[in-house]
Amino acid sequence: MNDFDELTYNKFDAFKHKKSKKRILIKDSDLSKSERGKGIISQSLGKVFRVFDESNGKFYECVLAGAISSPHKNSSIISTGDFVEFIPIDYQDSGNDIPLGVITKVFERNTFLSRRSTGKNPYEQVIASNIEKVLMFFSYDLPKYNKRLIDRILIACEVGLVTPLICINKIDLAMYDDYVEDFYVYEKLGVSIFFISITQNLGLDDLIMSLINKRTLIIGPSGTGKSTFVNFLMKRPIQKIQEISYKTGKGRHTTSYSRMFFLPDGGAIIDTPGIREFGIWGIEKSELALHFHDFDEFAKNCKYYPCTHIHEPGCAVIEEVERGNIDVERYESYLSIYDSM
Ligand SMILES: Nc1nc2c(ncn2[C@@H]2O[C@H](COP(=O)(O)OP(=O)(O)OP(=O)(O)O)[C@@H](O)[C@H]2O)c(=O)[nH]1
Ligand SMILES: [Mg+2]
Ligand SMILES: [Zn+2]
Repeated sequence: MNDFDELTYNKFDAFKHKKSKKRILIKDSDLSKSERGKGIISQSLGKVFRVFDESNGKFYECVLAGAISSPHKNSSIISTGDFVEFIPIDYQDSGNDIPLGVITKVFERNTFLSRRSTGKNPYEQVIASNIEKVLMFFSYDLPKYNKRLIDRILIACEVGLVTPLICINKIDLAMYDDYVEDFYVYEKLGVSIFFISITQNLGLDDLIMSLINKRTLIIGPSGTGKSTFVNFLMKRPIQKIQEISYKTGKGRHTTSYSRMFFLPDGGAIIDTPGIREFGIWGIEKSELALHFHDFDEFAKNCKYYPCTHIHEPGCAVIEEVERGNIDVERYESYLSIYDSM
């Protein structure tokens, strides 16, 4: 019988990019006897995952075991923020400065932020899990904030049981503060909104306070200053940042991998690559209106039940949009998301 677990052996080819070209052989029997460690996925690098073990403060570079135990579908088997069980590999002469490991188990997610993948066969793309907050990161200008994206991410936050926050950066570029009115609609929905300028140190204190000792995911379009904010929180330039393109007024997609950073003042922040779109995942078309809470008090007066609030006669939601009691942009968002589902 073969002494070595063939699958594990092959999977370890993933470590070849490291300084050492040596192969790592793990005996099946070693794996079953070894002590397990527990940690959190701080970064996913394709087939290699970085796992942080809080009990000893070490990071491990891990691959997945051939037979991994996970409550999740294959497409989203593991995501940044997942709690995992792993076997540390004692491989002294690997030339690695980071210890290695094999992930054997992924635990259930408490919270998550998921979107629908683009492409022909959409699947659930879990952007991060076990986070308490999602900080939607936009800028006043360059690039201009996009409320339609906010409406989509708000739904995903509700589905994944995460508290949403909205942040508008680069307010130093604004002549007047009339942009504030643009967000009353979200304030009414009970979402906290922060208007900040990182470069001019404006409005940062309240935002920082709300992130202390929490695990937060930052998400938003490219060029809005997400990594600039991460560097500010980390108190050092750990993430690369780049000027936006003056030709297009858009970011250059500088950050290319999601990565969790442990903050010096407690808590953690996950920096992510800039997003262009956000597809809804995890709800039925017929449930969409239930996630537009500004419709709630009116929807019960619709003549028909259920009502899609699109074409039915006697629809109270449509009437209130016409009367100005429901924000017309929110209603347009609803129609556009409904169409896309
Ligand atoms: N005017 C102004 N510019 C800012 C501010 N904060 C960040 N920037 C600039 O915005 C540009 C983009 O910043 P990044 O931090 O790289 O943006 P990002 O959101 O991480 O972009 P991706 O990684 O591509 O998603 C840089 O030139 C920053 O210096 C601000 O408060 N005001
Ligand atoms: Mg970035
Ligand atoms: Zn209706």
